[in-house]
Amino acid sequence: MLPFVSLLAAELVCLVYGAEVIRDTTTYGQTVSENLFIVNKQLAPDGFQRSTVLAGLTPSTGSFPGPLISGNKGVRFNLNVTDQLTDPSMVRSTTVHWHGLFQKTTNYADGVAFVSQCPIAANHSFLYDFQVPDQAGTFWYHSHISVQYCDGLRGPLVIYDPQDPQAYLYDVDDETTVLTIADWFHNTSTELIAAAVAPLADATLINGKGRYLGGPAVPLAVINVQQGKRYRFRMISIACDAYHNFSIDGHRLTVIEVDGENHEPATVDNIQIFPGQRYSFVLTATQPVNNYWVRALSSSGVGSSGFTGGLNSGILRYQGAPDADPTTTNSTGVVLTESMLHPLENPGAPGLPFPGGADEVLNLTLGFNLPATFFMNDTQYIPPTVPVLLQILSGAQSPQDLLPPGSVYTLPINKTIEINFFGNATPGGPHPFHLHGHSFDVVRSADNTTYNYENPVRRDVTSVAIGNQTTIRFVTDNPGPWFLHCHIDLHLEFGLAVVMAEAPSLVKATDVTTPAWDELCPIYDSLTPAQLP
Ligand SMILES: [Cu+2]
Repeated sequence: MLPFVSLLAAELVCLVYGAEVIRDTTTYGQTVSENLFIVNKQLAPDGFQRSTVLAGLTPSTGSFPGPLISGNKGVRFNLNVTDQLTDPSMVRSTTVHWHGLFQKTTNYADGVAFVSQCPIAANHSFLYDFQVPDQAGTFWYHSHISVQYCDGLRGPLVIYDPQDPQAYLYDVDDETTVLTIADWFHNTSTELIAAAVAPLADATLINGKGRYLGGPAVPLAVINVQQGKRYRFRMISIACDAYHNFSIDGHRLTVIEVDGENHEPATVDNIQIFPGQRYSFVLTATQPVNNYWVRALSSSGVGSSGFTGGLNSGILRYQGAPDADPTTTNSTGVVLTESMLHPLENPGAPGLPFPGGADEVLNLTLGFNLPATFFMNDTQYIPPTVPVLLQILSGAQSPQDLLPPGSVYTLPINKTIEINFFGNATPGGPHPFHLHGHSFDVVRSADNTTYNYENPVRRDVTSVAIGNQTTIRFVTDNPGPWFLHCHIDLHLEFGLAVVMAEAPSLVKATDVTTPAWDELCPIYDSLTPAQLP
């Protein structure tokens, strides 16, 4: 048994990510402690230099994407976030959200500005201390204040399961098989907000590398494989606006995990991945030794130019192949739809098998007004000045008392909830909706008008298409205020969000606060106008 106690980052890297991936089956009680420094840095991932907001394990190693944070199932994370931002052209306060982790009894560590905490002010730090008792799979972390994650604060987070029931399907699953897909902008988030129009992505970055139209031929991401081996790729859309159509020439992709939930293997040729979503897929390297194009066609901006000159592209390189661009061609095949996906464990939606067969049914209709205002049931979400969690701890319990008005929905404990999303004529869709604190069963997917209660996909981000209906089900077993929002970050900024205040009377101060959490609001509220946002 390994002495897995408070491992430093460097130790973790060599223990877990050596040539042989160590699988310790007795890691309950393992604590992974990391310092995460949030810094401004000039970066040119696509050859165009701009100021960015990055995360790094040291103040000088901020990177895009941010460093891989990982642990084994059962891990306790001690993630100390230190804000060293100084560039006044972008937001200088910060928060970090650990996307997909349920944060049961630790809502305070969910990292959402003005929902679960006040922002961390520049020159201050905050310790996110939480346990991941029962989840494993592919997650990520990102800023959750304003549109800051578009400026770069986004990175992968993986919880390995030493007893993964599908481990027999692959040979390799390590830091080389984590695959991030991002859109990248030459404008800062401040400029994107001011423009108040749908931004056009300048580049698609695969593992932080890519090119823009008319830009230099900077190196593309290279993914190395050995002929004959089976790889578990953990693909994460860390995009802030675009979705991507992902494929690898000459190779099929067998999906086995969706947003941190194991699913029965489903083999496809092309995966459409929306911002916030994750897929683990197994790729079997049985093709001739060669180079193959990896394609992630963006839905916006650079996507309209296809793959010319290495746009929207990376390279899959077999060991022994020359250091050269591929000459392979793209072929369309089976495109993944949600209806192909069925949970491996405990399939079946909660509630009864007909529309409305739940304890509570909530209808949420998306709306939009020019130039840039989104609505949920006619209410634009505008962040409150006091975090919803702090309001609850201060005694507010009812939707009438909780702010912002019209944006907070209370839910009873231990009930089955059905939410119907109606896309209506909202522009900029499809809108990938993410619920914090839960996975949910998508009983009616945007890509299918039929219902499935028997074994629908289980995930934490699903798309809501224009003119269509999406229906999800989940059980309220996690008291706390949980954000439910479009994961297109500008849509969230412009109001496409609500808060689900789950069982507010069961949210206990002893569960959810630390002394440092109590200090966040006084510190943030004392910032001068010149120090904001
Ligand atoms: Cu949206």
